[in-house]
Amino acid sequence: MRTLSLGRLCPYTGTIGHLILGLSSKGNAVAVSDITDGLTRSIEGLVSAVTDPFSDPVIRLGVTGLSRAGKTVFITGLVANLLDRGRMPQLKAQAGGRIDSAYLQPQPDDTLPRFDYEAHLAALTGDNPRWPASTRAVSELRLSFRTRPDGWLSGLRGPQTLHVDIIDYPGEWLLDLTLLDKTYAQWSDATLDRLTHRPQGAAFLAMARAEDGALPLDEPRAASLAHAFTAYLTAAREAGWSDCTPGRFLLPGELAGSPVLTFAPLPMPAHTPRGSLWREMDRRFEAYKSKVVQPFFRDHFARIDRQVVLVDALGAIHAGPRALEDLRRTMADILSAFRPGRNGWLSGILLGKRVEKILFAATKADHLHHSQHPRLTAVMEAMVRDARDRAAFAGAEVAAMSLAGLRATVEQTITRDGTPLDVVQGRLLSTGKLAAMYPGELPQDPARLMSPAREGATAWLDAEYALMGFAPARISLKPGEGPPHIRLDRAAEFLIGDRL
Ligand SMILES: Nc1nc2c(ncn2[C@@H]2O[C@H](COP(=O)(O)OP(=O)(O)OP(=O)(O)O)[C@@H](O)[C@H]2O)c(=O)[nH]1
Ligand SMILES: [Mg+2]
Repeated sequence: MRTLSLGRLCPYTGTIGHLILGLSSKGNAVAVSDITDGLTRSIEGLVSAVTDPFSDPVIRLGVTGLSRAGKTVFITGLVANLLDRGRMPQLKAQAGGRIDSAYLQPQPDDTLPRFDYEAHLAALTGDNPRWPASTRAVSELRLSFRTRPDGWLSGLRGPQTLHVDIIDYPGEWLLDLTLLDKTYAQWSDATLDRLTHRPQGAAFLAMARAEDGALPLDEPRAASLAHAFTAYLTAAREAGWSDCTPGRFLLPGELAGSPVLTFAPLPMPAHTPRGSLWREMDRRFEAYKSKVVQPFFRDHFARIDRQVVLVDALGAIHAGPRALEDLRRTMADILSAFRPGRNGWLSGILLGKRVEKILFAATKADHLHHSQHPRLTAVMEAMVRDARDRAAFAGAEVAAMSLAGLRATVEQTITRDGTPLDVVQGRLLSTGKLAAMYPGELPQDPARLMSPAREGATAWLDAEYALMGFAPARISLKPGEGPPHIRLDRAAEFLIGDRL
């Protein structure tokens, strides 16, 4: 067995001297928000008349991940860097000079909220840069490309248009797929069992156990049970647990307070007479499945061609072995949605349509020096291995990588106790001060993390992993350059490169 190379390198935090973030502003440095706001908006109107949104090829690109995984930052960074491609050398169509233009267009789905690209970009790249607000609902953005074929094809074919419809949706909604197979009794059983292992569940568990589901429905009682259950879900999510289903309880939107969200798991009573609390909870659970879960899969999920699954693996490692194991299990549940055939109802909806490519990406990689990125990717691969093998079997092309939608740090090597240490530096979210962070060394073999996590360890044996929240850096960009990122060009090449 390989020895663990974690040593006793404690997380290092220190304030360092002057820090230069972003680029030196030689020549005409222009803030990215200025470029994009001005240019893309005007082009949006202009070009939509030139291309035919109905006959040109379309890729529907799903972007998902659990809450706070980094979806909004990823999409904003990706779109900004596809509009201004100066930092996208690994995108082959860009390197080959085949992209004439990229522009935003009105999206095809009139009833979906538009992904608020301009507001998110302004937050990230404005004078007072900050992370965008939590979104937590489905939204869409259409990005279109005018490309020229290269080689001998260029003489035969004129310029082409490709539309990429990016759909941002919460990973929690995919988790709800597992509810479709379950009856209310089975779901209640499994959920109450899960609660016994989570301290945040104690209060609701006591309440549910004291409840007699055979008694006639009393609406205020049902509402207070649902309320207590939602409070537990919220606390569990805040404590870092990944599986906090049903997904809409935490993200209710316009369904808040409706009967479809006013249910909770209960122990099954010996009798369940008509009009009893149990019967009504059962009915509402079924309504949640048919009126909330199924429409999402039918209207959105079933139409996705390519998918990015974003994972805050570093956050889970930092939170400890239990959080990592919970994340691994939750990912397996999420990814079961991409396994056609596992769910009869879903197979019926998909009618043989399959997601062509799936990218599993560990986000926020700017918290780690690049020398550790392959290790983070290895953790990511280990976490989704089962699901990945199955997806590959089902015909989807699958890749894993580590990336950052917006790079908030710069790398530096400092000397500590005579030993060189690869750190990242950025401006702390909490104090606004510049700080260097050494987050701990990830093991070369991801099993060193995954195995203790599976075996129920409560703390990492021989290592500490620190994470600090960094604020986005103030940047000024040269014309044609998007905001700094890590590997968005590779991600784009994998996801859409073959069609550009
Ligand atoms: N350093 C760094 N932090 C990031 C990056 N991406 C996301 N974050 C952090 O993670 C938080 C969540 O990112 P979002 O993009 O809002 O995540 P989300 O998945 O859209 O979250 P919800 O909308 O709440 O589901 C941000 O507020 C940042 O603190 C990144 O590339 N680098
Ligand atoms: Mg979001």
